[in-house]
Formats: sequence, C-alpha cells, structure tokens
Amino acid sequence: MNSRRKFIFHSFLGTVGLSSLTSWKPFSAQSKPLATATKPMVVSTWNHGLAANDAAWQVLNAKGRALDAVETGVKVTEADPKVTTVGYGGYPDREGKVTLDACIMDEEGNCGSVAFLQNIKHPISVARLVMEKTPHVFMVGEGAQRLALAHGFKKENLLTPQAAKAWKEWLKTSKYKPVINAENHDTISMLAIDAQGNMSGACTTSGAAWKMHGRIGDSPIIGAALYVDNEVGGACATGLGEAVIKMVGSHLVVELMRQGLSPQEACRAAVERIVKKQKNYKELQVGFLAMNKAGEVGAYSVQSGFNYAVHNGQENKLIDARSMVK
Ligand code: SD4
Repeated sequence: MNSRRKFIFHSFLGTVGLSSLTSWKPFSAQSKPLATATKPMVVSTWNHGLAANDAAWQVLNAKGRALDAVETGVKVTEADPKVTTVGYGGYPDREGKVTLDACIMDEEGNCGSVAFLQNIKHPISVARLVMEKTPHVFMVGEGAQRLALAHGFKKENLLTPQAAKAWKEWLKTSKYKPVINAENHDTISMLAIDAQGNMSGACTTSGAAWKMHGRIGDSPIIGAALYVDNEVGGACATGLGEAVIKMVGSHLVVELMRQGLSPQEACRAAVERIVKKQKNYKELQVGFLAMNKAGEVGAYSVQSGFNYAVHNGQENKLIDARSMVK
C-alpha cells in the first residue's frame, strides 16, 4: 500500500472503528437463508393468469428455465384480444394509441424493460431482447421498436375494433378517473421457480386505459412492478402504477422477505405503506403478489377484488387476495 492509500485506509478505520469493520456482515447474511423449493411453481396476477400459468407450466414441467416459462406464460395474455389491459386488444391512450410496457428479470439479476412500445404484439420478448442483446436494461418508444424490427418482429395494428369502440365511447366524456379493479387494472405479472430452484419474473401491460400519450406506469420499472432476487424470492405488482412507483413496491416486498417476513406479510406491509403515505388510497387499487425461494406464496391488495392464479403442478387455481379496505 503506498503512503497516500495507507493514510486514507487508516483515516477510514478511524471513522468507522476497526471492530465494526471486522464484525460487518453482508445484510443478506443476517437472516437465515430459506430452503429452496424442490418443485416448480408459477404464480400470476388476475384470472387471465390461469391460462398464462398453464403455458408457463409446460415449460417448467419439461425442466425448462423459469425465464422461458414466464416469457411463454405472459405471451398468452399479450396475444389474447379479449384481455383489454395487456398487449393486443389493450385499451389505448386518450389519443387512440396502444402503447405497451413490459419488463423481465432472471435468476442472475439480469433485467430488461421496454416502455411506450407501439405496434409490437409481444413487448415481453422485446424486453428480453433488451436484456440479452443490448448493453442496456431499459429502452423506450421508437428505439425499442427498431430493436424489435431488427430481430424479426413484425409491425402490427394492436387496436382491435372493440378497443377502438370503447375509446370512442370514452371520448364522449373524456373523464380520466381510473375505476378500481376495472379499466386500468389487470396487468399480468408472473413469477416462476423452475426445477433447478431458480426464479424469474415478468410483467406486461397496455397500462392505464385513456392515459395521457407518453404516460408510463410501474410495469416496465424494475423494482416497482417486478423484482426478483434468486436468494430470497420475487414480487410483482398490479394496479395504479403511479402508486406503486412512489414506493418502489416490488423491491420493498423482496427486501422485507429478506428480513424474514413471509410473502403474505411482506405484501401486506407494502400495502400498509401505501395506505399510510398516500392520501388517496381509498380511490386506488394496488395488489402485490410474492413468492419466496421456498415456494411459499402470498398476496395483498389495497381494495378487495384482487385475485391471482397459482399453479403447483397438481392444480392451477385462482385465489382471492386479502385486502386492507374490505
Ligand atoms: C399501470 N400497473 O400502467 C399498470 C396497470 C395495471 O393491472 O397494473 N393494471 O399503471
């Protein structure tokens, strides 16, 4: 060590004290590690999660990677024109444009996101492209679309006649007041554990219906709508994105699980944070869904009406989440 470095090092020790340095442990080592799940599991938000889970399960059952499972799973919802909150058939913004947000995260902490993506049916796969084929983690708009086209994606019209009709109906009043559990909800967020015990997650949405052109919600934001830490577990969110971004919800849920809370307790604590800090909580819906490394699942929402689908190999069933406001 040269003398200048030695000086800095000793001044540092003087500040923190040698004993605190030697007793320092990584925070993650402070709570007991959980046993890893011995069988695959997949969970996802809302009732369309049932069909998405079925597709994801095919991958997991064939000993596939959780990352492939979550991508395959949420693509089912993206392609379904009857789901008016995700992908093709999603309700547009107030200018009649369908703009999509998505993100994905793997067991190594790699992640990719796209936002404000237009005319590409599977934003989740573009998010994966960002993660795997670029040096970046987050791309938006035209640049994200160009990346997709360069990798063989096709430009498509995603505004179905039904969504166009709903938009024209909305234009008559042009009132923007998201309705709880309807209209701006039903993003699909999914978490999976594979046969190797690795976790991944995905989230994809057309966002809040009738949003301002250019508005982006929580769904493409790593830490807000989705977070996965392969040592601890994963969490994801659905609901009013503005409320989730403000408290970086999914990251909070994972960190609470790291400190020893069960998935259910961690989701509840995150909802409590919203209720405590956000004065308008009675007018909004947010739901969190979490799964830890051991395969334990929990969820909690601000308002009643949030449900989620759990596939454990034996059955794929829909469960009503508990909520703060009954
Ligand atoms: C958003 N969080 O854009 C999304 C919408 C959503 O269930 O989750 N709907 O704010």
